[in-house]
Amino acid sequence: MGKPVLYGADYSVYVRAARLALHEKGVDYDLVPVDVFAEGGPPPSYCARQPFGRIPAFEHDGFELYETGAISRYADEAFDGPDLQPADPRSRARVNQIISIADGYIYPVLVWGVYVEQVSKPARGEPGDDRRLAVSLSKAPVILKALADLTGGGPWLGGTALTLADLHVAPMIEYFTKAPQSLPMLGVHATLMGWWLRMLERASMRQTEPVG
Ligand SMILES: N[C@@H](CCC(=O)N[C@@H](CS)C(=O)NCC(=O)O)C(=O)O
Repeated sequence: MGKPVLYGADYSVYVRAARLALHEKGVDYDLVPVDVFAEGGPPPSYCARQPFGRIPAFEHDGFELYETGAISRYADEAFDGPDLQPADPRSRARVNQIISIADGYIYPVLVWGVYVEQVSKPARGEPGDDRRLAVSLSKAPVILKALADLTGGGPWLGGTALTLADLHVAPMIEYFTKAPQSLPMLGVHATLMGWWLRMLERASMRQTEPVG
């Protein structure tokens, strides 16, 4: 099998989630830079790969794919290496549920509503939206509690083994932890804090750390 190619930027939480899956599987791949936030947006050639102009996109031996959940599941199923999805239907459903919670709530609220408004915008000299930040901070405990409740106290979000749920959520939590209120909020849930510290120790997290 040929070497897969991932298109995107290392700062993207979704690109990082796909990269984490590839790293945990031990798959050698190329990362081709695409900056969706560049002036004028991504190049038209990229939009042929991803019609919504989002990153990442992926190609393997002529097979083109976009949407991170699909890319990560393909990486898990098409390559050798440790299984990143449980075989048991209920555990697998739980992993998919957590991934869906990440897309539906963690990303818009903890990344865009908290990190971007409180940390990223001020860092580039832009005022954050205080109202959006306040609303997001009020929603954050609900999201973290839901996540903690679903873990069932295992070392990983999906139970006893590392899964795609951990790899999908971790890049989002990394950005959230740059906000001042985040660690006390995470600290309310010993299981989540323990999980986060375990994630930080993984080689894949270090290998995929954004450079810029
Ligand atoms: N549903 C997409 C979401 C990907 C996504 O939102 N990526 C962000 C970067 S983390 C992006 O491309 N944003 C560009 C934009 O919002 O215009 C997926 O799962 O791949």
